[in-house]
Amino acid sequence: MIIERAEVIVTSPSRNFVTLRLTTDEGLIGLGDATLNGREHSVVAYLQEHVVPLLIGMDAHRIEDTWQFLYRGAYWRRGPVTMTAISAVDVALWDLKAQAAGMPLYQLLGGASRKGLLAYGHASGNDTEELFDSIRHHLERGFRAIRVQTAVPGVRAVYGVPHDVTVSNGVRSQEYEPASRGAYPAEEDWDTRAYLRHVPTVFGAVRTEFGPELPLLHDGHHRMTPIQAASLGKSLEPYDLFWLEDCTPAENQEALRLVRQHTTTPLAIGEVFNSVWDYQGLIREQLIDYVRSSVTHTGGITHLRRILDFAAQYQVKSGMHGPTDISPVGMAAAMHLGLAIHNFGIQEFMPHSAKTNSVFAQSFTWKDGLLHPGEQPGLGVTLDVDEAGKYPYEQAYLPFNRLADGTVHDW
Ligand code: EZ4
Ligand code: CO
Repeated sequence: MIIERAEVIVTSPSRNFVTLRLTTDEGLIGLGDATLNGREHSVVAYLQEHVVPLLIGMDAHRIEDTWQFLYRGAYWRRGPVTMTAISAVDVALWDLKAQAAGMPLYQLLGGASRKGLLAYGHASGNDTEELFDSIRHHLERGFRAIRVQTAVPGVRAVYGVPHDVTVSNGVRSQEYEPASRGAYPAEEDWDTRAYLRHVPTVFGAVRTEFGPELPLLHDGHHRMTPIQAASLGKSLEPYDLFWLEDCTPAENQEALRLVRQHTTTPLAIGEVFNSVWDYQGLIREQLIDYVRSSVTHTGGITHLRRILDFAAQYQVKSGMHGPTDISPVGMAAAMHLGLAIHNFGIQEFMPHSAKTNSVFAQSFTWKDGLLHPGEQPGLGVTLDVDEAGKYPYEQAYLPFNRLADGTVHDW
């Protein structure tokens, strides 16, 4: 199984996606997601200029060897651009191997460990009424676990809550899409003290309305200091969160030690991590409960599986990142891996738009609150190149935060 062609396809059906498409001498096509939200072209260049020339003529069966060659052969280790590029190659090779074997990828990874994947959706609101509507809307769409994000009184625009609310047929947009198209990033606002006062009251109201059973999650999006995060974890304990995500900026693994000393609220971290080394202390010291890394940004199936096997020794589970900026190809990879591993925790799931789905045909199912990757050989995703060509790249940035005095804050 020799790689004859390697193309990097950039398309923007609703949002930007980068896909590596490998074609073998037998005409099989393997896909890998290479989307790095807001910095897409850095991975395009990395792949096109430095990786594609190495792939032509290569034996597509040699997944481990190719991973080591790209990782060690680059000399420069880790980093989101490198690890996203390696992921795209790795996932495309797993897709090809599974198609060659005539099996859905999860079978090659050891077979199904469960019926399907518990997935959580994103509910949010500017006030309690909007938030409750959004939670009901997600429950009606089959979600059995809900992430709750809320506006903060006195703060104009906050992560996780659609602030330019689009209304069609009297229905407000329920999904927050952080990347905004344009020549300059959107500015959001932040005030940690106001947030810390407000969030527990919102979770109290949600528990009163929806009862004790519903798994609830929350994303702190890297904004707190360790002691602030400890305080939030403690004040949320009565509401029994499934997890508190990214409570502090992730670069400093030691920060989680302080948070952990003060709260039993489960902690999830790592959507911006890209290698096992970012998790080493966190997992070994049991400072977190869930690994947020996606297949797309963490060196593919090969490397994320290695992180999750390490995590399993410490009863740490998966909680793979699954916003719309993980393409349908990346989501499929996540679903196959999540179905196969023993220490699956939960999968984030933000359904893609109809336009995105017109470019990427998928075979996953969503039933009774569970995702399943389907039974097509390989990943089960195809890319319609003609359709993709209708949606050229559009510049888009993630927002950034400023405090009231104008200081840039973590977004
Ligand atoms: O901000 O995917 O948990 N989900 C998140 C996402 C991230 C975006 C960044 O590209 O934090 O909304
Ligand atoms: Co997050």
